[in-house]
Amino acid sequence: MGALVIRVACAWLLLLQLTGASHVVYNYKELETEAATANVPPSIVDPLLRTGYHFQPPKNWINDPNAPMYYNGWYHFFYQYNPKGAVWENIVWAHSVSRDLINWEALETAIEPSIPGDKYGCWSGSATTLPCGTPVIMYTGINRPDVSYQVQNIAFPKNKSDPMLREWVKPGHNPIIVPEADINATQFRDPTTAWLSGGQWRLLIGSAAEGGSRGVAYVYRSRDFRRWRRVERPLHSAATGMWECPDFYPVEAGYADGLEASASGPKVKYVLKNSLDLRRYDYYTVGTYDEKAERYVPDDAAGDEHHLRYDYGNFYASKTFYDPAKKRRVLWGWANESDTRTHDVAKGWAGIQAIPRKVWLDFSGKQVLQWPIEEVEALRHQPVTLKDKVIKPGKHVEVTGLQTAQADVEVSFALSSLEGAETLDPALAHDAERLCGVKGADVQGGIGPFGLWVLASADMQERTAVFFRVFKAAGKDKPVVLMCTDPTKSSLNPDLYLPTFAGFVDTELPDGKISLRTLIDRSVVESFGAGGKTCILSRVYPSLAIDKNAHLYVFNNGKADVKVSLLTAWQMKKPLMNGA
Ligand code: DQQ
Repeated sequence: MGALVIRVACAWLLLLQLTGASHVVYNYKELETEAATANVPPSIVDPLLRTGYHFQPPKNWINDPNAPMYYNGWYHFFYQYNPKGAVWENIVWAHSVSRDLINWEALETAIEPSIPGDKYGCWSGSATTLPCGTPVIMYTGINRPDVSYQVQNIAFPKNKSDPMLREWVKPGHNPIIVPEADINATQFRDPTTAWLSGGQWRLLIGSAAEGGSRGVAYVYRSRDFRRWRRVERPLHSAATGMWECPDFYPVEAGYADGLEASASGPKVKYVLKNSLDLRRYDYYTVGTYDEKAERYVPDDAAGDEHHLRYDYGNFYASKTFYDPAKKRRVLWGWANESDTRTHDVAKGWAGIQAIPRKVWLDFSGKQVLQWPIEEVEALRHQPVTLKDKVIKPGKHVEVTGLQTAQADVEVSFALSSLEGAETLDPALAHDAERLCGVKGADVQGGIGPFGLWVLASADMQERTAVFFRVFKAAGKDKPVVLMCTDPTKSSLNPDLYLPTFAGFVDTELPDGKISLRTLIDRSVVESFGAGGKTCILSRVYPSLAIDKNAHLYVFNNGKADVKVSLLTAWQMKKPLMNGA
């Protein structure tokens, strides 16, 4: 039965029909005039603040990653893109291809408004590879001018023998899923990759119920990838507001290889990630999926209350895919800007993608670990090391011998004792962000703050701190470790959104050790604490610490010595980046 169904789905490729197209017309002139007359600091529009090795197109606005996949030797990456300017509008699916997820070549737009089901927008979606090898894209289409009605459409490659998959066609029977009467049609979007079990496909669609207050992931099932029927009860829901861009995938504790979407087995757990529209952060839980009942239950009953985030900084609308070439699961996430819309229009660009991250379930089974894909290491050169260097309280050491505006830094710290750790204020014990706001990089502690100052000016007027701080909590043996990015001194430019970002790190500090890796890329500081347990991506826009004027330091503002067991910093080359 299953095989017949797949053959039917693949045969559609021969039966595709296209209908007429039209774009939403957007007047960008007014915004350009506003930006031209506004007082935009010259450094903001300095091309040297554009990222060097993070994914971005040569110009304009980008947001969510869409349908990442591997096909015939090429990685494909699609993304939400405005071809006409640097603000969110006129959204189409731009398309790039790569052999290594680092060097990118831009292709023609893959999906743009062309049928009644997507006349007013082609929003986010995912790819599924059918067992016959054909990739299928399912995406949200807007078919009314006021964005009030969201439907799901499907597209197939026109020519399967083209490894670049340049052209995508939409069958005439689109839209393929429309919201039923009990669904809020204005909040019904972002289909996931489908998984197959017992001859039936399933996928999730993000939504909101109960007047918008409850985030919902609806399950749709299909035998032929054409007719989809909703399972009455959602897979899961929580009182968090709208769930955008759900992602749902199998994992196995301590198994660093990825599992493909339809994998199953006694040790298989699942990750459910939702992008919370109200907070604009990506939260996830780890749990169990009962495919007969079509229900997902998080292991941590309180997990839906925002315990775990992929990233505690600018990182949203993320999506994973299984990479069969390297047997890994790779996570993409959109990092928006922290400057203003006027700045973005003056710059002519807005938005980047975080470095693709390998993602897997930790041995504990409690959280995922994330690490930049190994290919990024090919960009490293000019290594500089510091070894067994003790940083005394209140002191810092500069890392010299390389340019650090575009760099990769790996450092392991050793603490000789945890005795001097400050006591954690119980009122802040569950709010890392507030804790970091109160105990910023310049507030002396017991053990820490210690870490890196990156994108620092020579006079240190500008500096972004990425650091740890260790606390002891009443009644607990285990230390409480806070990881922060403090950009409050990152720029002399006004009008920037520069909140401190922070997360707790679930570690017992084995042998008093903790590691930090920071990818610095001109206006990005992307950090991985304790081997990828806690990640923070932050956008900063120095006015002085640009290009050759950027400095790197290790600092210690605690009362106890901190030893840098080993620090290695590399300059990073610029890969091919969509022709920019
Ligand atoms: N962005 C898309 C939507 C999605 C949102 C529109 C998340 O499909 O819900 O550009 O950033």
